[in-house]
Amino acid sequence: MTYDATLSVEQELERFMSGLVRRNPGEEEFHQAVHEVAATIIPFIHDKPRYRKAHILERLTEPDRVIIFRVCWEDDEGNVRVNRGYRVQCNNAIGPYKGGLRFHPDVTLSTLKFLAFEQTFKNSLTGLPMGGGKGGADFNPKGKSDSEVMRFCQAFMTQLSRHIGQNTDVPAGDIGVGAREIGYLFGQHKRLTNEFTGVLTGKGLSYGGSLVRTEATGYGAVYFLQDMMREKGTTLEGKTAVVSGSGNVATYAAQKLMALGAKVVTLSDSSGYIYDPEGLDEEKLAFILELKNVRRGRISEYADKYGVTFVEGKRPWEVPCDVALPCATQNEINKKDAEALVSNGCVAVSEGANMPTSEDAVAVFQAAGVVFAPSKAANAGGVAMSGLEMSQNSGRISWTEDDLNKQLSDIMKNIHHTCAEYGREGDHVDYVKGANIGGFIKVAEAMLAYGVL
Ligand code: NDP
Ligand code: 2IT
Repeated sequence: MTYDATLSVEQELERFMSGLVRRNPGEEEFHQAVHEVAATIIPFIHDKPRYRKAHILERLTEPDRVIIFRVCWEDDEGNVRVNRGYRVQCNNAIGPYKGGLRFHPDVTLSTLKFLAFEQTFKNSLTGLPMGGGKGGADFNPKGKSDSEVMRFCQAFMTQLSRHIGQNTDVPAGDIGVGAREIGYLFGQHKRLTNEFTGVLTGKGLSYGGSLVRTEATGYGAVYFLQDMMREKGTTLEGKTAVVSGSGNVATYAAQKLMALGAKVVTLSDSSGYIYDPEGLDEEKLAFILELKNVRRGRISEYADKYGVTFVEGKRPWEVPCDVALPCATQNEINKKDAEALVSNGCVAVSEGANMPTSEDAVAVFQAAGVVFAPSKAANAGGVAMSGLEMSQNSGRISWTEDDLNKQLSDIMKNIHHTCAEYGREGDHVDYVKGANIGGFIKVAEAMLAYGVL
């Protein structure tokens, strides 16, 4: 595709997207994530030929490389099992590739390309030197024994270890990859390379992990929400919050919401949601953490224990609330859900999960004046703390909890500031536009500095 100065913004967007769809057939999540970015970046670069002539957006949407490998392991009955493993190294213009690993049966190349692309912008927004990557496998950890998970992780790392390193690519957790999996993955990497380096983040505290990493994504999404509410002249005190998911991000988002005086009335998993009109408290949250991280049970057990409603097969967006935090997975809020949230009085949405809101649902929020924080800004606290874990590993030091909490809240404030700088429109902020442009500029400038690569 050649540079054509005569095209209008609409023609340029249409030409760019049709080329992307043609080159990446069937990768709908990837198309969606790129479209959402291109719709604000193409207008931004329209009068900036230095970005357009260098085809920065075309280069950003073609990953540096994609690694796909077979993962073969034996289950407890001695059956041979085969999964597909991936690592998408999207862009390392501003630092080593950095991003999580997802183990979920629905994982496809499209999922990981969308996540690696989003990660590139998110990592840039943190202000830390990290490029964007993402990986994972179509492995389902549900119902597997610890030994099976260990054998899978070891087989997965045996392949992945050829492609990562503390200065090359630093994976971490995501859906289905938590403390247990990171332990097995790190142990296998150490065994294979005979090196103890900060090649993964989200490590246990006894072997190089950072305080506050476990909490950082959920806390950060709430700090960002708090900043948006402040911008609107209000606070979280006394607000009713609807949260989806019951994993790492959801549970710590719920904890911080409670600490700031909000009432959290829902949590969910892939089987449905619980509605607790009295709201969660620390004891109930401790039950969830034990249920999900130790017994690996279902959210419906919460409803049985506390005598509240469990709504099977549904997501919690029909529950009236002031603020909503989708913290489970992509495309979990569709247009109808957004309409229900708006008509039930929701005033702000902060995305803890990656791309949980479909594009037409975002449009519903924006048209209704609901402040909306896109994931690449709102959930950047997790990877930011991973960046701080990398710094501590390189310096062979450990920072204190207070210090790290302060750094996390400063980073989230800076991201809010960046979004406001590039997204302000009259008396309101378009956080989608602000996050896209704010994330883009730093990566684009580095790419320009390198010439044609
Ligand atoms: P976990 O595996 O800890 O929890 C995932 C939660 O989401 C579980 O409650 C799970 O339910 C639910 N869920 C997963 N897939 C689906 C689905 N297809 N439909 C309905 N529910 C589903 O993952 P995390 O909390 O780490 O991640 C949640 C989201 O946050 C993801 O989008 C992830 O990319 C994003 N994120 C995570 C970060 C981190 O640091 N961990 C950082 C930034 C973003 P069930 O157990 O039934 O599957
Ligand atoms: O989506 C994300 O930002 C993550 N899963 C965290 C990535 C990381 O490297 O900590």
